[in-house]
Amino acid sequence: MTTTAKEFQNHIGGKWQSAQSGKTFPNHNPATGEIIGHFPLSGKSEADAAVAAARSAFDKWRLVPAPKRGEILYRVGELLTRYKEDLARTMTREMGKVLKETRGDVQEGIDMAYYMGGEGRRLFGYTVPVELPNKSGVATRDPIGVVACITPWNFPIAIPTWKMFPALVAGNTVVIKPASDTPLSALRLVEILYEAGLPDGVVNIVFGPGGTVGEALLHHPDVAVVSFTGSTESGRHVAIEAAKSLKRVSLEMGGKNAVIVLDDADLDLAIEGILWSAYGTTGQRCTACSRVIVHSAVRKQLIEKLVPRIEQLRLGNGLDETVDVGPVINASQLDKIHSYTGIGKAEGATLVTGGSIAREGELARGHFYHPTLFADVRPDMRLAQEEIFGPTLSVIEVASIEEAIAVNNDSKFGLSSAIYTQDINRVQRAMRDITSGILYINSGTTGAEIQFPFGGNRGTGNGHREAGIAGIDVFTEWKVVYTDYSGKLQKAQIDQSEL
Ligand code: UN1
Repeated sequence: MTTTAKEFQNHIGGKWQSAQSGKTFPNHNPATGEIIGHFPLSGKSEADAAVAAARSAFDKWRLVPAPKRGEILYRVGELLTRYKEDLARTMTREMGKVLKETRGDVQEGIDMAYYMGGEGRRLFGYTVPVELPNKSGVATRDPIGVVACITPWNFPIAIPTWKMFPALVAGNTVVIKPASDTPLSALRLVEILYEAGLPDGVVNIVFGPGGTVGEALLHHPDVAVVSFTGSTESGRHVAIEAAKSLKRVSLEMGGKNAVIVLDDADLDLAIEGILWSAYGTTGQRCTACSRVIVHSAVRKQLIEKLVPRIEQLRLGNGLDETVDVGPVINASQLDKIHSYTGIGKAEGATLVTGGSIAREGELARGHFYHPTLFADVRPDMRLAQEEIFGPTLSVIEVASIEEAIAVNNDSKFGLSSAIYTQDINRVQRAMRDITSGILYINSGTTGAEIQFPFGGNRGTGNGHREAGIAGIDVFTEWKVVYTDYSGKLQKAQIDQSEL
C-alpha cells in the first residue's frame, strides 16, 4: 500500500531524531488497515543514546524539589484534559477500542497526573522513636536513576502514565519503549510532557522492536529499574535477563479473570457485568473476564439470557459511536484468538455463539472476531487456563461457593475476580479466600481505580504493584538517616543495662 502518512521520530535528550539507519516501520489502523504513520526502526544505538541522555538528566532532575516536579505533572493533567478528545480519536485509530473507552484510557492518565502531582507534596517517608537518647531517625525515599518503561498496546496512554508519573515525581528519569502497535499515543504523551515544561532528557522515547530496543535497555548497565507490562512469556524473559545485573523489575502480565455467579445472584446485574468485562475492549484487557464460574442452579438461565445479549453486540470501527466492540489489535492476535476456538472444540467444550473471524462488509478490511461463548468448559481445559486476550468467554459450572472459589484460584494467574451474590456471609468468605490482587463484589472484573494498588498474584506479576502509594515503591529506594546529637559515641546494639 502506498501512503503519504507522516513520519515520526524518537525523542532523545530533548531532540527529535530518526533512527540512525533511516529505517522506519508502519503503524496500522486495525479496523481499516490504513497506515497511520511511520516510526523509527530503532536499535541498540538509539536505546544507548536515550539511556545516556536520561542518565545525564538524572543528576539535575533528582535535585528539583518534588513539589516542583509535581507541578509539571499537574500541568500534564491539564493538557491531557484539553487534548482528551483528540488523543482518544488518535488512540481509537491506532488501537481499535471504541471512543468511549479511549476517552476512559486518557482519563486514567489525567487521574494519574493529578494523583502523582499531589505526591510531589507527600512522597511520605516516616519517623519513629529511636532506642538511644539524643538521637533521631528518619526514613526517606530516594529516586533510583534511569527507569526503562516497556509498555503494551492495550492501554496506550494510561499504562505509560502509571509507570512514568510515579517514576518522575520521585526524581527518576525515563526511557520509554512503547508497543509497536500503538506508538503514536505514546509519542503524543511525551510531547505533552515537554509542553508542560519537563526539562530535556528527563523522558526519552525510542520506537522499535522488543528484540532490539527492549533488549538493549534490559542489558544496559545504567538502567536501574525496568517496569514492564505485557505477555507472561516476555515478562519472564525480562525478569531473567534483568536479574543478571540485579536491576529492579516490576512486571504486570497475564490474567484469566473470573466472574463467579452464585445461585442467589441478581442475574440481570451479573449479565451486565459479564458482558462489559468480557467483550469490552474486545476482551483485550489484562483484567478482562474470560471465565464465568456459575452455580448449577442458575447456569441454564444465565446462558439463555446472556447469549442474545452477546449476539446483539455491534462490531465495527471504534470511531463509530454506535459500535460496541472494536477490532482486535493485529493479524497475529486474530489468529491466536481463533486458534482457541479450535482448541476449545477439540477439548469437548460447547461453542454456543461466535467462534469465527468476522468478514462481513467493511469488517473484512480489519481484524474482527465475533464475540464468542463456550459452555461445558471444565476448569482444567486450556480454554479455562490459558490467556486468550480476545472476546472469548468460557462458562464453567460448579455446585457450591467452595467449588467456585477453588476453581477461581486454580489458575496460574491471579489478577482480578468478581462475585455476584446477595449474601453478606458469602461476600465475606470470598473476601477472605479469593487469591486475586483485585476482587469486585457485584460488579465485573475491570475498572480498577488509580488510587489503589494494581496488580496480581502468581504468574500475573512479581510481587510489585502499580498505581496508588504502592506504585511509588517500585521507583524509590528507602534511605534511613540517623542523627546522633548527644556529642558522644553511643554504641547501638550493646547491652545498655546501666541506663
Ligand atoms: C490492563 O488491561 O492492562 O482495571 C489494564 C482496568 C483498567 C486497567 C486495565 N483500569 O480494567
